[in-house]
Amino acid sequence: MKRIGIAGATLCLGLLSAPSWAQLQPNAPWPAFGKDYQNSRSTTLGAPTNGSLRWIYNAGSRTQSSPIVAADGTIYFGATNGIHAVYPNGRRRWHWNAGYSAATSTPAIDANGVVYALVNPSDAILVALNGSTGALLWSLYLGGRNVRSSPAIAPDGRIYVTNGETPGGYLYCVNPDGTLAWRLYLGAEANSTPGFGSDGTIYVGSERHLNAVNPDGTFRWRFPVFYPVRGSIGVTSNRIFFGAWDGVLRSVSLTGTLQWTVASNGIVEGGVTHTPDRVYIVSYTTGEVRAYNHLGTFQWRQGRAFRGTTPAVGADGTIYAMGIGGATMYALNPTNGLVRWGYGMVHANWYSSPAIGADGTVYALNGEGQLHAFGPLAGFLWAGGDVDGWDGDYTGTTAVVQFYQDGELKYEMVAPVNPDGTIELQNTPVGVHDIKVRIHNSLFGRVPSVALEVDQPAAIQVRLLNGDVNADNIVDDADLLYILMHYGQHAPHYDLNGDALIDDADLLIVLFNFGAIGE
Ligand SMILES: [Ca+2]
Ligand SMILES: [Ca+2]
Repeated sequence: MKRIGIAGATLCLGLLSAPSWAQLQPNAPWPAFGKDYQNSRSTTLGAPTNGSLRWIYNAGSRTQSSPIVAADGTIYFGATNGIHAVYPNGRRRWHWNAGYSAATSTPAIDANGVVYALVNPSDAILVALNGSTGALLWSLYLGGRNVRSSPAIAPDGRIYVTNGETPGGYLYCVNPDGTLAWRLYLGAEANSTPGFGSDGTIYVGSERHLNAVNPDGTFRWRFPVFYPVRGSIGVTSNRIFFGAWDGVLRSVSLTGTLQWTVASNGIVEGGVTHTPDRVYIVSYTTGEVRAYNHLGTFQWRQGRAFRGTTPAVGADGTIYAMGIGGATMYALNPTNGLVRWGYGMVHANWYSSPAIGADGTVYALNGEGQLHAFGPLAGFLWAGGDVDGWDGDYTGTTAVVQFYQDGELKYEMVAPVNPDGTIELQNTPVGVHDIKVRIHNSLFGRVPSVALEVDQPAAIQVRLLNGDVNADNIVDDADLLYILMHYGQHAPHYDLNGDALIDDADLLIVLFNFGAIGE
């Protein structure tokens, strides 16, 4: 009995003295390409977006990388001119450039705030940078050509990464101190971002297989596919989802047994995205995002020239994916796949995949290294309105508030007006907008370039011309007719001066503003 007790104590000490390696950064909204160990690329955080542009950060360099988001909100991505770190307000935090390209791979950040990234994709090197300062901590030569996969941090704190085409084709396991734990040859090409099981098993694609690898660097099993398996591997508690160059989406059990297949036509370059009840995959050849349930039952498809993008899913289920060869950000309705909004980012990035911040901001990179931040609907606007000719309070009236960017209507809100003519709006778009306000029967008034932010309520004041009873933004015969038809009546809806009665006062307002056009 005593011996067992001692053995137990020794084991306990052994566990305590094990190196405390850092896992994927906790509380980071999107700490790696796959977002989590399972490569779900779906989040439960943040508000929906409406396609309003919050800001653009320009790396001034071409890229096929995708952004990640750290716990403090910093966004990291790679470009031909190195690694960029961007504050949540769109300002540069640092830029690391040691003469290496980091254009084809997405970084990952661990619990110690260390950023791992693949540079020099045609003779690959794994680098570790201080996430706060961008200082180089170490680098490890991997070799290999055309490396497009991204480093993944495992639950054991080690970094797993594949190194592309021959002389690559290996899965590397790297300790957080930069020493090589082991490497395992997977085939002539290995360009897949690994996912992890809860027992630490590494699931990774290669030239002709989906591979299940033990943390000690031995194969657990190999599932033959006979076509390249690229992109990120999706893992759940009882399934592994992956696409391949034969265009087939497969579901395989954790022991390597095929569960189902569905054909998407053409080849699949990107990874899978999964939520508790959906799997999304993109067909490079047909340009479609395709949605299935976990049993492989087809739900919908949406074709917008999607290519190598791997979608991201927001807290409300909205699917974000890069279409038109990666030049346009699309938000798709999870129920039917219909486009909710699109935003042209001009320069194609076929492999660009969005990431989502803690507040719901969606980040996407175009091919010229311009990081775009969209939404979320989480701003606050206080508007003071004064309609000319209106006496008394505004109780019972409503305001229409429109948010424009580049002349394009991005969002419209309807709200009650407080007795004093003020309007308080929550969950507005964020970013710089031209705002148009209409109160009751006024014409629209415009306030240009209002900066709306989540944590900075904006205030505007508008003086509005009166008399547009039929809400077509011009005071003309039609409005005059409404007044005349309701003359002498109690008709608050058509009233212009606040006494609910249609009389000379209202007639005068229409005549005085006759011909006026709103902004
Ligand atoms: Ca009118
Ligand atoms: Ca009146």
